Amino acid sequence: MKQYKNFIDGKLMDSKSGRTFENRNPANWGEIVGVFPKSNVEDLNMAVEVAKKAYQKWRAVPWPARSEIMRKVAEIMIAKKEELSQLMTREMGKVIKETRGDTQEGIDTALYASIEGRKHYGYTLPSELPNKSCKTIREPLGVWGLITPWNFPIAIPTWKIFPCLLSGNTAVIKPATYTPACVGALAQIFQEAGLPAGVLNVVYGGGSEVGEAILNHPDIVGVSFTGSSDIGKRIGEVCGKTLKRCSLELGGKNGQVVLKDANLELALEGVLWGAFGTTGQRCTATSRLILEAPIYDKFIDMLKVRVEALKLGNGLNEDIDVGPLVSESQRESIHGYVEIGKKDGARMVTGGELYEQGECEKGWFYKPTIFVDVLPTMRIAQEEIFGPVLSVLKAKDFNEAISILNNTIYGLSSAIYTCDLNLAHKAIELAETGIVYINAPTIGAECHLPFGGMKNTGNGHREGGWTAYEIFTEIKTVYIDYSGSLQKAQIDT
Ligand code: UN1
Repeated sequence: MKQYKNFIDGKLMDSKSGRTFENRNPANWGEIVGVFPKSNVEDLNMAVEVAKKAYQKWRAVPWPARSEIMRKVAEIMIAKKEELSQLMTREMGKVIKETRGDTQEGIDTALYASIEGRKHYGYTLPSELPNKSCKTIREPLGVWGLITPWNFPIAIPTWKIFPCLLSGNTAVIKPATYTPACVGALAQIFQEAGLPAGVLNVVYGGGSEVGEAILNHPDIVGVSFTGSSDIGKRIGEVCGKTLKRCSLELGGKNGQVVLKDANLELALEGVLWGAFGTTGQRCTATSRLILEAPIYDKFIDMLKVRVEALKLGNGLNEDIDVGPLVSESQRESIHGYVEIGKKDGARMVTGGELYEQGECEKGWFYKPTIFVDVLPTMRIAQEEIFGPVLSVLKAKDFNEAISILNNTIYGLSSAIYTCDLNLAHKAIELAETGIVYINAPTIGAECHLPFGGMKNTGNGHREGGWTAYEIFTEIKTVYIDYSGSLQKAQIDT
């Protein structure tokens, strides 16, 4: 059992609170992965002070020099890929092939940053006046607060850390209390790669103490948060009052539509991966399956067989398909939704109970669950469940399928399976989601493309790709007049 400490100014420190919390393996709750400081506002204040000081020097380092550090981080992450992935499976529970994917997403994001540092584009534009030029440059803002979730313990922190730091900002990160060890390991890698002390600081602890302290600190210029819409709204409200920049990546209720002409085998593989990968604990998880009436019964039969064959267990074993849920309270919440689904009149065709066979007795396992005959108004068709529960809805035709797809407050990701080119394009046009997949599941975003959602999924920002750099930079517009005389815009022509 490892004792972790906050990482502030390049040093490992205990919390001023003297308190700690444990992080347990969700596949085997007897195993403590680590003990972490339960930090308070004093720790956060110290980290911000250090980050503020480090900012002055760091922002002056040229972008290509900063990106060189990111390349070194990528190299160390590549060397430690297996170690990081095993740690992630132990603290978060998802199966090893997926944690390898999560780490890989972090490596890809690091490599993208290492290139982006040489592509810090601005615009040059003509002036209305002679002997005058115009351009835009992008500058960092200062100290950021990064608040990250537990479902992608490496990938999501890297989506925020790399663009934030490469842009010349400094940061204090508060990782989720269920998965703090992965961010601790990342911070160590940054230090090994030569990141100056104070540029990246890690403060462990809960949202009500450390998270709130981040929101309320006057020297934090921006907050980037991934998590639930309820907490996101509260963060947006506080940031609005103090004019902090704020990027929110929130909930989803993603749908996969299967039209009657689709390749059903392909659609089946898609929904299995989309709904039950990461035990359904993704913002991008397929939570609704919308089937066109003629294939409804047949597809459900095919799906049931495959879902019942999924192997549950400790994700460190290579042959396991579905790991545990992250915690006891998540399992309770998911079981609560199953009860709601039954009460609201949906028909459960498989699952719906805790899974406690053999070794799984010691973990937070839950049987993959399918509800059919779900109506769009039911709570299990509307609310984010964040677990291995799939709601199946019937649509009489293409138009109804798209209207069900869009009948949600969220708008992250959607998948449409069809071989009809015209319908595929129509669906792309009509889907109210930030990400649309054609003949591919609702999960599988790549690091060099914008990631984010419409409606209540966020506040308009996109992580990933070049758009992540827009979050963490401010535009400065520059006019250079080399005429030697006063030229008045809009007046002298
Ligand atoms: C999330 O669902 O929280 O597209 C992030 C995917 C991953 C990222 C998901 N690459 O599923």
